[in-house]
Amino acid sequence: AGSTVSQDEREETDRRFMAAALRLSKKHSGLTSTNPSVGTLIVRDDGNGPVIIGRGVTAIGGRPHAEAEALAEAGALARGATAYVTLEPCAHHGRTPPCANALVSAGIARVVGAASDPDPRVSGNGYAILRAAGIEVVERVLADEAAAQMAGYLIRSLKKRPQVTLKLAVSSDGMIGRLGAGQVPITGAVARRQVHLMRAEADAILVGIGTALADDPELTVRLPGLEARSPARIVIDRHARLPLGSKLVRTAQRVPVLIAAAPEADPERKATLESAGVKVLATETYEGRVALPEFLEDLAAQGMSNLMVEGGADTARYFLDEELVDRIALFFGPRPIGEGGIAAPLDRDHIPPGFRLLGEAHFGDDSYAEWIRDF
Ligand code: AOF
Ligand code: ZN
Repeated sequence: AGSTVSQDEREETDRRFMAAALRLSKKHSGLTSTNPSVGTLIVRDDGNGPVIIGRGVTAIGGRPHAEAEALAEAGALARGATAYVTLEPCAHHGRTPPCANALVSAGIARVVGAASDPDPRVSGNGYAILRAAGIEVVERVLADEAAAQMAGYLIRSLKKRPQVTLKLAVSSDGMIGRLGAGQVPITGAVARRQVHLMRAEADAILVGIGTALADDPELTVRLPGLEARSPARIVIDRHARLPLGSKLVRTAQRVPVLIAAAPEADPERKATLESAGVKVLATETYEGRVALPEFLEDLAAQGMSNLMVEGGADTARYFLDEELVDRIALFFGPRPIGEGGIAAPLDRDHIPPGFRLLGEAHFGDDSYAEWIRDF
């Protein structure tokens, strides 16, 4: 008799619905900048088990927020229901009224949250509003999963820099290319499409000037239907050497190109690049190299949350040495490069300490693994 739902069952149910809310939130990843893509489910149990009566995801462009959409779908049924939110509901009057207040007004009885919101306008205030109204609040359900999914937003808020993902394709003999050969294929078509999807969800893609000169890459999203989602392209180019005839500069009118150049780089070169549509970011140098922390702070101030570093080996090593890599995404091709190979700065068996394996996959003949570091 009495309560038929044990604490264990309840926790299991909470994890199950939070996992569903996290999957829902993925729908708009990369489309809500500078807001994170949040998921909300409103769930009601009238004695026959829990039923979803409202679902919401942060709208494209960042507003309305997920909670507003889910509450609208639930309508009057929200009274007495449980809300699963992947991020602490907001407490501030921004361009939309606070979601915490909306949950209170709708008569929600219980709120289950995953990640806390580091935004100083929210940070604990969202949960406090709910508790003050008598709502039962459970925090940190699948918090690590939520943090990994919203890492870009969370790292930008907490560290004032974008999340840095180092993406490399490694051959079976541990190489990322061949000296003087330009772009050499390491992975197949399916893996390449996956890379383009990753690009579409990033705010910017970065390479060093060495790679820009050797490979002449375009760094755009070339997936049918997603061409318009190419993020900004960035080249670490201390001396402003990016050639006017490069694919990057020739496409700069269509998809933004930024270079990080030293303040003392040739003013004429900079002016020529700027008139071709390239944005030149004057960046401090340190021991003859672009100062990455300052540069990344600049990018975060422009609202960038997710930066994908695509090479080459020196640039990858520079980010790794400065401990500015948050996520490592490695594609493993099945064939060797052989003679003249450029060694990868890391490999499956040499992942820097502090990283944990987040997932593995296969794309055609290639395999893939992803690691993340706590922040
Ligand atoms: C929520 N639900 O779906 C999202 C939230 O500019 P604003 O007014 O949209 O506020 C941006 C802040 O809102 C952002 O920094 C983060 O704290 C929160 N995002 N909050 O309740 C949502 N996307
Ligand atoms: Zn909100």
